[in-house]
Amino acid sequence: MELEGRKVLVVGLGRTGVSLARFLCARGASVTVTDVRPPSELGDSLEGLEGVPVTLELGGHRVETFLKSDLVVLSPGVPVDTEPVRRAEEKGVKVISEIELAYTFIEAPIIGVTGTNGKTTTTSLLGEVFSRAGRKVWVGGNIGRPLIDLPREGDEPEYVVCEVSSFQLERIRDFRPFIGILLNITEDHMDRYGSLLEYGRTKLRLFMNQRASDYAIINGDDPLISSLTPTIPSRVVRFSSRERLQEGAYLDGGEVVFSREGSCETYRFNGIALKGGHNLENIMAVVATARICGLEREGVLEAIRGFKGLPHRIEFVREWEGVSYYNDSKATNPGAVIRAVESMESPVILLLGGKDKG
Ligand code: UMA
Repeated sequence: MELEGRKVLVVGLGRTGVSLARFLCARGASVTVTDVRPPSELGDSLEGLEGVPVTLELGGHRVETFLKSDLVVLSPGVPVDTEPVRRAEEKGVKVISEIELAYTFIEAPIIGVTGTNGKTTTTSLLGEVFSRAGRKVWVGGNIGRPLIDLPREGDEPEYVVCEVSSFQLERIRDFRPFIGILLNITEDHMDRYGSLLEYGRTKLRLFMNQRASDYAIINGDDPLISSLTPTIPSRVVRFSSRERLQEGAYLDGGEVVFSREGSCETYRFNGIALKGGHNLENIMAVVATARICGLEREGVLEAIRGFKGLPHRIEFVREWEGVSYYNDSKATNPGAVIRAVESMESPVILLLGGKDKG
């Protein structure tokens, strides 16, 4: 994509906006950055733009600026149904997500990980498994490192593992992971989507540009995902906690079995740090991905066994007077809380709070 001299509008000045602005300016674009928040609330982000030649429009969005841009790039947190975005699209201005822009500058094969819960754990675990196997891997996306940082930093990995949110998928056009992983779909972000079906369809966009030679690794036990599977154009590989699959990953008495082209291999994960049935689902997706990419079974097993888990996700804090304390503050939707409570063996006292997302 030619950016030299083009008028590009970056919407949202969070982590993504800063990275986008830096990348676009380095490529010679004429960049305007807009945010609904005033400068007084954008301290860190403004610091991140020091020395970068951008025009700032803060404290609100101006429709005229959207209309006179050659390209509008949205941060994930910016909804697409707002007036400036709608007007720009009506006028024929190209409006894309940040991951779409990044994609056009990335050559390495992308493994895209989405789902309501488990994305970050699965993404991190894949990073470990590929690194242990000696593969040069770049890990980023919704996990907190915008995908645009990859072309911005000029790195050339063998594989890219990208955590992808539904927000990021809303304005993709060509973004195509050669392996797309869909872990689960339960209610979340109902303040942005009209229904669970609409949210689910947005997640399915992960597969929309895939070719017949690509892979979709999906949760075979999730009824909504199963109902949407016929629209997937690539090779579908399922994982299941309930059903022995001819092809795919499944659980057999607590062991993970990966079955492919008539041969079966078993993985035993007793006593690992990643607890709970939901983590076994994440692990099944990782095993399937790693084996499809040709990584050795032993290395995959060791990397998963050695994985310590992530902060704020059923993170053991300490035991005191016979009570074990866990921090699970990353459980930001009902599905995540339910899976965490289910994974506990003792009676649970739940300290719960949060934001109503509908
Ligand atoms: N803003 C506008 N106009 C709007 C709406 C928002 O200007 O109409 C502005 C806000 O005032 C704010 C900026 O946009 O200043 C924030 O943009 P952002 O919300 O996209 O935040 P970033 O810092 O760029 O972080 C985003 C992701 N945030 C969201 O999806 C909400 C991060 O995911 C991600 O790590 C980061 O890009 C790098 O890719 C966070 C998240 O909560 C962790 N994701 C959700 C989830 O996992 O459930 C989807």
